[in-house]
Amino acid sequence: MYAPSRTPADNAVIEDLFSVPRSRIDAIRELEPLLVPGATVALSTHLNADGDGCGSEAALARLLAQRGMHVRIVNPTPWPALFEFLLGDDVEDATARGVEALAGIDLLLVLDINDVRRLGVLADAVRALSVPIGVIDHHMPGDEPIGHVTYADTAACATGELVFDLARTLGLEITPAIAESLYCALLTDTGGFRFSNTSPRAHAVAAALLAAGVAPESMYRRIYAQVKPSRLHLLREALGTLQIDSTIGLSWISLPYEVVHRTGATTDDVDGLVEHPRSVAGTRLALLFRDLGHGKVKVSFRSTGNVDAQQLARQFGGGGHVKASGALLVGTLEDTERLVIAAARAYLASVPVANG
Ligand SMILES: [Mn+2]
Repeated sequence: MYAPSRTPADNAVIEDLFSVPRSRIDAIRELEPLLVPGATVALSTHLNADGDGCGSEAALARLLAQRGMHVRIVNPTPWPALFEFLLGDDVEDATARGVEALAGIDLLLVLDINDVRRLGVLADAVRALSVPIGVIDHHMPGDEPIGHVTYADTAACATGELVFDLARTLGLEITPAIAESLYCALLTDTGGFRFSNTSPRAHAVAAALLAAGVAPESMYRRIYAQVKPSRLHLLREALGTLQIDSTIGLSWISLPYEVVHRTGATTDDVDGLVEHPRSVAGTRLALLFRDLGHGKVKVSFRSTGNVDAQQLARQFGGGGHVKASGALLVGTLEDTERLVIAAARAYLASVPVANG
């Protein structure tokens, strides 16, 4: 996510918050001739679609239907159950048909990415397409950008904000279903209006969506209050193993195989548990040990500030990103803990404590 820099003077122009920025209008006008009534358009987004990808697609599908287009969603991975409520009988999800669903289309619109490789199983078919491709996105272009027409702005908090501006510019109606889809996009991509991309305009667009009929508490419940009991049972067990070494800023939790098995927790449930040790005040490095049950232990490394989790993970044949890495080790849970914690202590001792 790109955090735009803003000055107080920019922020002060409150009346401008509701108008569509000039550069976006120009890009939308370029896209407009491709949005031909009667034509068939496929919408796609990145692997493992998130709330912005799904919300933007569900909204744009309905907006383009208003224009008289035939719309189908064709994603590289199945529509997530969490966002099922965004699809109604009026939106066709043809993802299950795979690349065949791209046959016979007149236009492809790719949302929330500008890198063909993130289209996964669809990538080769998209590279071979002879029809026009449009991109609507708020990221920097990737290594293999796509699209003949690109409507992108890294200052947008979410792709959903750009879809909202497209609707406004083309005079399309923001129905309650469209407003919900776009609100989902903004809500999730801003982390519930908490991340640094929560711009004044993000709130302005959200205000317009609330006025168009979104019920915020219902959206919160459907998106965030969906925790399964198995996840909390697992969390209780995991927190029981929490260890904190505040002198060097190291925190960790451990999940024996038996615990994950007994609570019926899934990998989805386990993912994210490491955020608990990471959230401990003063923690510079958080670890999660998960015994996979066949002599292997998965270790997740999460760091803050100037600590490089990747450098440590590499010592154990793993890798990832600076702030989030992983490694798979052969051995028992106890042996792995001893080994990795010793290495983590040595590493942290070599990294000066950063302020702020
Ligand atoms: Mn996004």
